[in-house]
Amino acid sequence: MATIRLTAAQAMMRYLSAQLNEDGETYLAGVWAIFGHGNVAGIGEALHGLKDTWPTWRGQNEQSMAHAAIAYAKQMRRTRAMAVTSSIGPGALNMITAAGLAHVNRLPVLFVPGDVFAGRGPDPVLQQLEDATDGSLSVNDCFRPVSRYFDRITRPEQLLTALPRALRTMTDPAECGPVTLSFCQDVQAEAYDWPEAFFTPNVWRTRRPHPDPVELDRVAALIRAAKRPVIIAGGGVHFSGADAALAAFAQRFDIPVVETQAGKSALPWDHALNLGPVGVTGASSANAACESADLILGVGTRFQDFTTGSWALFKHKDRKLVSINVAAYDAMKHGAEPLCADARVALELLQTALGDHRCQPPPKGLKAAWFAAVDPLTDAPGDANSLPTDQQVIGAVQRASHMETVVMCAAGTMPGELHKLWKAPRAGAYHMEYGFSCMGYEIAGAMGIKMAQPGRDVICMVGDGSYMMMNSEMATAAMMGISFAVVITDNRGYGCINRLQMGTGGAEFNNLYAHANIETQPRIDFAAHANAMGATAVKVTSIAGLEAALAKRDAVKGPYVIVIDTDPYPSTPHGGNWWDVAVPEISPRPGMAEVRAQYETQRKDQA
Ligand SMILES: Cc1ncc(C[n+]2csc(CCOP(=O)(O)OP(=O)(O)O)c2C)c(N)n1
Ligand SMILES: [Mg+2]
Repeated sequence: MATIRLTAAQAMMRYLSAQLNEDGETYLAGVWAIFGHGNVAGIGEALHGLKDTWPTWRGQNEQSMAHAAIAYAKQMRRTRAMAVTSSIGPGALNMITAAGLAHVNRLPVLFVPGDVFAGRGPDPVLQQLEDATDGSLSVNDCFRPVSRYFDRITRPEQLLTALPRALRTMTDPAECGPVTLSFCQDVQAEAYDWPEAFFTPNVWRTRRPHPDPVELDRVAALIRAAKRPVIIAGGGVHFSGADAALAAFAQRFDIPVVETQAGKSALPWDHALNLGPVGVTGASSANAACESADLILGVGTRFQDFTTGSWALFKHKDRKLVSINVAAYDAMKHGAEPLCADARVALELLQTALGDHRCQPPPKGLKAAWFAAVDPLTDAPGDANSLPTDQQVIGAVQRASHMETVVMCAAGTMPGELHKLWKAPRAGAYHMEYGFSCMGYEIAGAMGIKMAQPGRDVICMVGDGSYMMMNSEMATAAMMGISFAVVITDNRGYGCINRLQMGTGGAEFNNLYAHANIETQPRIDFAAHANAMGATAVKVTSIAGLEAALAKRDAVKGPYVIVIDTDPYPSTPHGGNWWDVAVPEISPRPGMAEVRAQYETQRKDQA
């Protein structure tokens, strides 16, 4: 057997750079790296050797580098991913939140944190956590619950099995998620005689599992028997590339479609059968259809509580639940009749199985009534005497957007408002990280989206709170010349949580700066801050000013930040649904008992 002598780190990176997707691109587009002890010598040297063919990028924070990687994979519909490497200890633990984010959203990313010495010679090294009861433990064990595959590399030859397993997990449609290969520092540097064949370029094809025939028959029978079915389109529609199949299926049988946060843009907003967003942040049109539906047909959805209104949304007394999902775990949820398969394949086969069947056409007028109610909120020009609302900001961004625009966000007021109000003209035009809804995803995420689709017009919507939590990849984007627009809505605090607090009977407390334990009310100059990191930044004071600033974005190289002060109180009152947020049974505050009583009544709708 022909062999080649390389260090374990060299072998890992050489192997990873030879793994391809079905389009012949490297499956891993490159590696985000912050070096320290635990990866600079071994992994650092290995990446340097490949730098002309396989890029290494230097970010500012391990978590936000990973956000960029994850956003990249999401926008690529999981057809490509990125790796992220860190030093040991704090660098490694900084990636845990991002690993959780990738796990919840079922998105591929490869984490390669450095780990302590396998040989233990210098123990304890700088940043090594010691456990007096377990010598095999390091902080990297924290990756276990937030990884789909975890391995600790304590001998070079373990890579021969660990690396194919890592790739298998990331490219498996059902098991897809974060993989962690925790790489002991001394092992990275150790040489080994590797079989040359290990580095032969290898194509990873995404499997499209076909359904079990019995499951297909049973689901077809349920659809035939249903009078008022509704389809819930989830993120799996995008990952499977099933948007055209979904449109064909819905049209053929006259079944209305509603969309989750991850599923939004599966059908264009103005498609006659797209009744809009569903659930807690849903449209009245979509939710009315779900309330009266006798069959809920989930396609590629995890049935998160925002989608199901904490299971209080589907009110029909004989309501049945079907779940088309590539992961059996999701297909069997909540007593659903499972159709465990790839979404596209399942919809195509179901369409054939249903033949000439036709459902009752969906009720007319729901959608027109929804837009008649909410369009005035986004269309309002704003006036000089009051601060703009988030709805008006969305209207301005919408008017400035076009077919190439991707609007993105993760946490705060905007996800709910965008879910309700944004009009996505095509699949992939809406990128919302709402599995983890992780503050701090936005700016790094926008950078990752632009890296995935350099031709697209990326607009990042971010609140002042999320911006403050994590913004430093702005400097990376400026240095790398990655262009996207950022709209910062500054309402001086955590507006959405303040409203949630009020809605659950709480006092306004510790969310807006106005109610925080501080001496001086902040006047944070976000434009100056962004500018200091190399972005082009402006502050505008009106909706017209926002539109004028957005119109200039094509001319800006690197991140372009537009700051606008907004009113923290208004949200779209139309649509929506109950969300189960537990209200205290006991409180000295007047009125809380009543809120608790209402809460207990609402909980009775959960089914
Ligand atoms: C990492 C993280 N911490 C806390 C939360 C809980 N949380 C959700 S939104 C939010 C406030 C967001 O404030 P901002 O970005 O200013 O948006 P606003 O609602 O004010 O528009 C908080 C604290 C979260 N989602 N993620
Ligand atoms: Mg805010």
